[in-house]
Amino acid sequence: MEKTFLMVKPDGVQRGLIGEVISRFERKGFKLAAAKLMVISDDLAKKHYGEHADKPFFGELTDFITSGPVFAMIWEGEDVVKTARHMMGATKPSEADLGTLRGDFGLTVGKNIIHGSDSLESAEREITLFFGEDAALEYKKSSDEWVY
Ligand code: RTP
Ligand code: MG
Repeated sequence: MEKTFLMVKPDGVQRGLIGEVISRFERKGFKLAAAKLMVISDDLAKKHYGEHADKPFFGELTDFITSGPVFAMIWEGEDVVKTARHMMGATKPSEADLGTLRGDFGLTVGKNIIHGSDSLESAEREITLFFGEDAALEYKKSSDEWVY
């Protein structure tokens, strides 16, 4: 089954939104496969956001993502990569639809609550970067048969 990497950013953790994020993905029907509260090192931040290394906001971005605990997760389910991005909303909260996490809880592009992998390739790369190999737990949920 498809997997994605999601992370409640330091602003989301400080604002008490871990439960809200988990709740939305659980209620949607996705399955939590791994989770941990952690502080991202400077090295990991630079690897994770490597595609933005040339952007003017790169320093601000890595400073912010390392500024406090984040809640890193692996979620599993049909089309979870794309659907999770819809549930997060647009990068800029001012452009994110209401009903999405960024639309409902964010105000600025820098502090936009949540990260989610933007493709299957990114998901594989980010899961390995944050959790290593084989961290995702395989288990059966009784609700599975009512989701699929
Ligand atoms: P993320 O990687 O964090 O899930 O966000 P995303 O895919 O929606 O957006 P992306 O283009 O990958 O940008 C990564 C993060 O960089 C910050 N950003 N700041 N100041 C700016 O113009 C600017 N643009 C992007 C955002 O916090 C964004 O989430
Ligand atoms: Mg991105």
